[in-house]
Amino acid sequence: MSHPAHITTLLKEGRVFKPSAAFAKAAHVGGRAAWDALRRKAAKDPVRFWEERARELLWAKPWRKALDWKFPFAKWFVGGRLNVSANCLDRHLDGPRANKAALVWEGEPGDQRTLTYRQLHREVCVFANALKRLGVKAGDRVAIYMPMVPEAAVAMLACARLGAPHSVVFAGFSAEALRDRIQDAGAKVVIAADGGWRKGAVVPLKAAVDEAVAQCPAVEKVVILRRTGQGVSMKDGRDVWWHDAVQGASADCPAVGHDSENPLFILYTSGSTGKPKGVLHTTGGYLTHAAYTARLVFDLKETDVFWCTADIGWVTGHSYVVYGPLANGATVFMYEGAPMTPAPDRFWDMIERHGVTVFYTAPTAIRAFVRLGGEHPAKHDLSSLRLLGTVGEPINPEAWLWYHEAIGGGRCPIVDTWWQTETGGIMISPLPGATPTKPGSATVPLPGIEAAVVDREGNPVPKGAGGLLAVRRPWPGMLRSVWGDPERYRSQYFSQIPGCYFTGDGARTDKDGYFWILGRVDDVINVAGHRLSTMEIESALVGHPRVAEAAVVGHPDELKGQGITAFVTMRGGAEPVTSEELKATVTKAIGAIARPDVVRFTESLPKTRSGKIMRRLLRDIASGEKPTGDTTTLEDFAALARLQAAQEE
Ligand code: 7RM
Repeated sequence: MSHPAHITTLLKEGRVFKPSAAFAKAAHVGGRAAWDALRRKAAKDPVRFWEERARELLWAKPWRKALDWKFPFAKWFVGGRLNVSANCLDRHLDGPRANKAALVWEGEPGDQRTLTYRQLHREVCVFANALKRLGVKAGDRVAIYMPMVPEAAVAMLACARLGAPHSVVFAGFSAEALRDRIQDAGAKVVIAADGGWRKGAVVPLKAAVDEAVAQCPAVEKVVILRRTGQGVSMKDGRDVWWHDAVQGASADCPAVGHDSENPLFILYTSGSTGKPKGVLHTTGGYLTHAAYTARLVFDLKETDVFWCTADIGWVTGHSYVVYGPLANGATVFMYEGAPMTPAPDRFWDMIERHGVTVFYTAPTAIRAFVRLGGEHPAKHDLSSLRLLGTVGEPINPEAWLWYHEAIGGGRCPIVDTWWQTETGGIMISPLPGATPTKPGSATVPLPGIEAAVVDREGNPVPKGAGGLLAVRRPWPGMLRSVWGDPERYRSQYFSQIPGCYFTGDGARTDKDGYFWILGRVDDVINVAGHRLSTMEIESALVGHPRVAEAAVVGHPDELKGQGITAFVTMRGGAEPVTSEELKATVTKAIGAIARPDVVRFTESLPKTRSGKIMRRLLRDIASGEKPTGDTTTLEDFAALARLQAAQEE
């Protein structure tokens, strides 16, 4: 696969927001001088900088060597031993944190639970002992297929305690997807629930487990949490209820140190081929990166209530619901269900009731809230919030500004965090007390991270020009391999730009060195020799006051090579607009070169379950073809069907 490195970028966004003096004063990194000092230190000796971060953790045995880098394979903190669960739990039991809330949880039906650090520690120890009794040992893989309930975090931490790598499979995935992931990882135990609550209904999980495990002969035991209470069938000798498994299990489970390079988890991402790609993360480096970024990017303080809305089935849930915040002794808020159930103000109601101070969500969610209108957040007192974050996609400036005003009351900094499943933790982001932000930019790489916009030879492209987003040095949270397929690891990430990790994303830097992510390079369109970023055109469309969301793709055009098709959804209750008006909006914001040839109005856009627009499918539709390829990660089949039907009319 080769990508022309040059991407024409046209969109200009000039607004700058500085952190308030009050925010800066109280922040971990407050103001320019502190930020510069940190950056200088990291640039001077990055490996030493990361060693200092690693020393903030609890080690059972110190490392011999900080980094062993045999391109493209890295080992961090070689020879060191630590226990991730002890870092997230035991470490906080000596002082006043012991009785502080670690998890504050709300189920979709409205049930609530709070677990202090002491209580969470106890539950993890008991469950780890239960897993031991079921035969789980260090190195054994365990699949987790659970709704967003406290036991999901307990299961992950119990696996970490034993040194048994977990593979969390998002509970919205089908039996087939679960089967493929269990098989690929060679999991011998599956932890699941009878079901979970979503949009007022029970999502059955046990039935999917039965269907999947029937084709997984390596699975010895299945542990089932009773969450919803609906009838399920239990297979004798294989299946055991969670509450039975923990009967009589001791609360004493010593946290032995595991090798720094022991696998901590495998997390599957959809690759371009049908075969799931198991991204492998290990112990010491991953936790160092997750803990450091959680602390500095979210400015975590003893008094914070941190809510990251991601499901634990995604990397964001691993790093910023579980490992990063708990390693910092923070209070995590966790919610089981859908954002609009029972009413469109569910999120804002929970922020008010639980006093959430730091809120981290995805642009796709923000755009959905924009569409519903500002009256829902306006009904609630959101004054507990002090910091907002986004992740998952480029956020268009209009949605950024709405988030800033309607949710943040104009007073909360926004951290736009760029990172990937593969990077383990945040890579490019503002530090909220120091970095001036520009709506739509993730700003600059964090201290210790050497990201750059380069051409195919790995040379930096000039400021203002678009290119490929690469990372030029190893970092502790980086993936170590693709599970069972080191060759795929090498070819996927390290063969396209000499000496660099290639992210798959396009980006440009502006005159201040700020990074603007242009989306996946596969999504770039080529109009009459100009490579245009779909994201910039989408951003211009969403700048129109009546547009909620836009997805732009190329379609074949005899004259120009590719033409531009824009799919748009309208804000709730908005007056209709004409295609001509929207085309003119793009011409005005970017220029005639980016003017869409076709505008198609639709009720919704096809998205992955983590909210990313599936442009691949829209490309097929725009080209007048039947959508092909893998659709197992699609959130809403109906959206795709409606678009296809419209095409056939
Ligand atoms: C954390 C996560 C990774 C891809 C990545 C980008 C896109 C993520 C941002 C973003 C622009 C951001 N992991 N992406 N964050 N694009 N600005 N702040 O999302 O593996 O599921 O996806 O998501 O394309 O390569 S992921």
